[in-house]
Amino acid sequence: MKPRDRLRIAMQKSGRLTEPALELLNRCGLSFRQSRDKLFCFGEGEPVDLLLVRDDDIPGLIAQGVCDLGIVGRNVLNEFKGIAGDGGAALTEWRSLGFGRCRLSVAVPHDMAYNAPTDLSGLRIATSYPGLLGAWLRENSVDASVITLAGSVEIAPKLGTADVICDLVQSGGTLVANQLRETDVLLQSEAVLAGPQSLPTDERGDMVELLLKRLDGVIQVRESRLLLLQTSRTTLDAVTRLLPGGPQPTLLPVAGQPDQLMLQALCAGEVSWRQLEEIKKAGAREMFVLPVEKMLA
Ligand code: PRT
Ligand code: ZN
Repeated sequence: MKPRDRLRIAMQKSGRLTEPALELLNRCGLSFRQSRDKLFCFGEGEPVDLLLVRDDDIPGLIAQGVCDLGIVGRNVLNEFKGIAGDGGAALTEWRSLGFGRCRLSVAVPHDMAYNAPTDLSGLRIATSYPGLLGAWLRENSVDASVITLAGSVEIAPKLGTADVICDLVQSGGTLVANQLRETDVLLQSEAVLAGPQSLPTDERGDMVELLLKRLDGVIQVRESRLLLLQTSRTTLDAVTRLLPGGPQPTLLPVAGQPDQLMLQALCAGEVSWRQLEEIKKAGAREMFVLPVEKMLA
């Protein structure tokens, strides 16, 4: 294959992961000029281009070296690794990206008695993930037949083409609508940055390292909240004990109120209403939770 000096990232052309993946790359300072067929997007600032494809093709494109990295669901990546043998073993998750969350689960008709995986013995299970399902059945010593379907897995029991299913679940609404009940979770999934286990040794490798650093910053900021509140010196300890994890808070004096302090804390993750109410009960007031836009330590 001809050597390339520009990094190439594969991502889903059109689907659930497309918008969040593009937004994440934009936040990492990457922008792209879209060509008319939208298959290849030339990177404008940095030497990083995009290949827009079906999500199922992404692991194969990385394994073949056509792309250096890919943004793809862990479900698709692990299915590929499971069925591709040695080729798949060379792929790894460089980062989990926090969007496209779902789980791969077994679901059975509402009225079917189910206690343990062995209850699936002898049944027909419809799925788009024969590799992952097959491995789970072997682990649980279940002898069932796997029926591979490209889509519409959830209606297979109604159509009589399968007894139970193994499919992606997010809200669970699709299962309820099809009178199915989730019994076992095989895999917790989200979008990941996938790539070969060893990075290219040329400039592309340097670009991957730069991109990973920016990604870490973006992910950290996305999950951070700045909590501002006022408290008296006497309730300071009780309030501080309840603060969600993060570095030591900063304390500032409040003009004209010597017994009052303004507290500023960086929190790693959401701050819930429940947490705010607890902190208020301990003596805090004038509380604000602000999103963080950029962070440079
Ligand atoms: O055309 P292409 O092959 O690229 O797209 P696709 O149709 O295969 O993929 P797409 O866009 O549907 O999903 C892309 C990725 O999003 C998946 O591989 C998962 O990693 C992730 N993802 C997150 C989901 C869901 N949530 C999800 N809910 N993928 C599919 N679903 C489907 C599921 O199959 C089921 O039919 O939504 C239904 C269940 O949703 P709930 O909310 O009713 O439980
Ligand atoms: Zn797909």
